[in-house]
Amino acid sequence: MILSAMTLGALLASCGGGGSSSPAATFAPNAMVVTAVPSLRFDVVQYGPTPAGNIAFAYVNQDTVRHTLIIAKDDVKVANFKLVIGKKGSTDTGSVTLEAGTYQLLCDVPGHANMKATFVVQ
Ligand SMILES: [Cu+2]
Repeated sequence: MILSAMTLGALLASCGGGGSSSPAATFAPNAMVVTAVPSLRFDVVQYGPTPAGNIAFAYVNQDTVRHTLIIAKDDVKVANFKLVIGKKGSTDTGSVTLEAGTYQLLCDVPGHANMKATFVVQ
């Protein structure tokens, strides 16, 4: 039952026909998907746990303004990682290598300090 549901999902994903209506089909299969939603929030307050190592991120904009995604640990930004999504429906992807720990996901656009989530790597 579960397997057939997954197969159906894969089939649906693979025949999306392109266009911006099905951006999920282009993400890495194990990508950590983070979504910016209206009123300056991420879609959930905690992401993960996910295994340590090279982690693929996909950042999706369901809001109408520009957002960024940066990662910090103990208030120190993780170097060489920043995703930017401009308008509604846009996406950005990237990957970063992280060791086990508890991180913060942030948006550094001025006025968006409310955009915070915890990201657990184990
Ligand atoms: Cu933002």
